[in-house]
Amino acid sequence: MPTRLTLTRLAFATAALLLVACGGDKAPASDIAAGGASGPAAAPSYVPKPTGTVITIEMTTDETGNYFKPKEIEAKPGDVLKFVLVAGVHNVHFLADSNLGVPDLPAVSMFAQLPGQEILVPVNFAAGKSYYFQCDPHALLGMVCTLKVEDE
Ligand SMILES: [Cu+2]
Repeated sequence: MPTRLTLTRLAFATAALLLVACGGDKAPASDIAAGGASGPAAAPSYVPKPTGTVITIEMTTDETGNYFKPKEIEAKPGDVLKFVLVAGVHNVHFLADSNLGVPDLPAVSMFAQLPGQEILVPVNFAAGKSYYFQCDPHALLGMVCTLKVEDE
């Protein structure tokens, strides 16, 4: 049976791990660019199809928590999701086990950490379904989102 001292150590270790998960995601700017994020001045990696639109989703941290805004998104095939960092450090992850049977899910993004930084995700999803994504370090704090893709 663990002693009180062991439990205290465990708590410290867990807290340290959480700190690493939330604050230790520093990556060189070149890595971020390669992973699909770009600075405010950079050209977008994806453009919507002529029938599509760019849908902006904010990623932010404030006194109420960490969240995507809006929390539910409706899009059509050919649109582009543009995630813009307002505050905090966040990423975009379409989990395979939360999107079972969906082919060609976007790769997990790198972490956006500079205000104005963008992560672009083309809507290459089949219409008529909903898709789940999250920010990895803040998913358990409610930073999750649903993308509903509808026919054009
Ligand atoms: Cu986050």
